[in-house]
Amino acid sequence: VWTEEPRALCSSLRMNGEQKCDVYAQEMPNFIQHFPQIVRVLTEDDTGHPEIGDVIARLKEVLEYNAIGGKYNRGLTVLVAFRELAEPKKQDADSLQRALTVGWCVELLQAFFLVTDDIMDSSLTRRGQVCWYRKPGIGLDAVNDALLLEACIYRLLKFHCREQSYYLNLLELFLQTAYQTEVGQTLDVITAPQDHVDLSKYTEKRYKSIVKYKTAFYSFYLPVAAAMYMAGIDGEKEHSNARKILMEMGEFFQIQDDFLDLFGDPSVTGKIGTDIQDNKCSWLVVQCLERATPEQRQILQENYGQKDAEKVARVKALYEELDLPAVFSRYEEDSYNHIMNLIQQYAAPLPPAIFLALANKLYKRKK
Ligand code: DMA
Ligand code: MG
Ligand code: MG
Ligand code: MG
Repeated sequence: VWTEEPRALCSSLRMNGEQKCDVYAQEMPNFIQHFPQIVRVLTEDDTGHPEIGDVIARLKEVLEYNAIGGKYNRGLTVLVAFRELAEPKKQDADSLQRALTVGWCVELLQAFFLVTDDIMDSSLTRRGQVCWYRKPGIGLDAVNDALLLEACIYRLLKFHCREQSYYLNLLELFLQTAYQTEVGQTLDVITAPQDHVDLSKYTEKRYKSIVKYKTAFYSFYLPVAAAMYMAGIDGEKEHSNARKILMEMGEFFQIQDDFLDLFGDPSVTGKIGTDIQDNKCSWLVVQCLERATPEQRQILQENYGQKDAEKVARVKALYEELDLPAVFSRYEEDSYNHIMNLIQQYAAPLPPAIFLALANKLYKRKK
């Protein structure tokens, strides 16, 4: 029963020891070990259709380069939430196998979006290696590789979950989430035109719409909702309550991502930031505009959205003059408290531990 103060509950969870509470770390080996089986299922086509053998070899290479090397938080969330939600007698080996597979489906959706996102954002690195489209000989063929990654989701769902009562719910969930993310990516790119700077578009309101669609649905609601469906929880009220908490976490997660784009350590984040060069409606530029004098706004107007390293450095210096790193720290603190209150209010009837474990992964992250 959920009666304690959120902070008290959270620190009591922590008191059990950071390790013991880190269910994500516990599930990690299991999750990683399942990947070869994912690849095997996806490449078994080979046997029946020898003429696409070369395609299968390419797909294997694409999977191994783009689905591996991240934090696996989204995929692990499916597993962690399924363990919390399903009755113990429904956690037989086959059901856990399916939860692992659905977790990997979320990771494949992420891989699909990242391959295309890096092209659109002209990024250089991802997860500590060169972006896939920048590999010699790949280039824009990466667009088709991304589509292959997307198709793999539905092949896996069909292969492992076709007979389950929740199959249609899962299918619709993945299809709808992909659409929402594409809506978000569209908002993101049309708010960041390549040829001119229009500071008037960088509002808090626009920012929230972009991140809700491009990040929160697929990163937070999708994995928990998938586990809920697999555990037989398909009520609208249960889903909308969980969504309320998860969408807020998603917004915070993207604000961190925007902060780390400029102030993170690329050797830790595994990616070199491009938001200033790309003219993005980043949380930092929105905060900057809310605090800038007319002179500072002019500096932004002249230096934002360009490749020139000196101009990028001028924007960063402006952000530092305005103390945006301190603004971020305060925001992180407030957001944590807000999420804890939302968990207290909306977690039931789901166990709050699902949301607390996720929150534990998020706050103060450096990558
Ligand atoms: C991420 O936005 C959104 C999707 C759908 C991948 P982003 O471009 O800020 O992500 P990253 O910083 O990882 O490139
Ligand atoms: Mg990007
Ligand atoms: Mg992007
Ligand atoms: Mg980013």
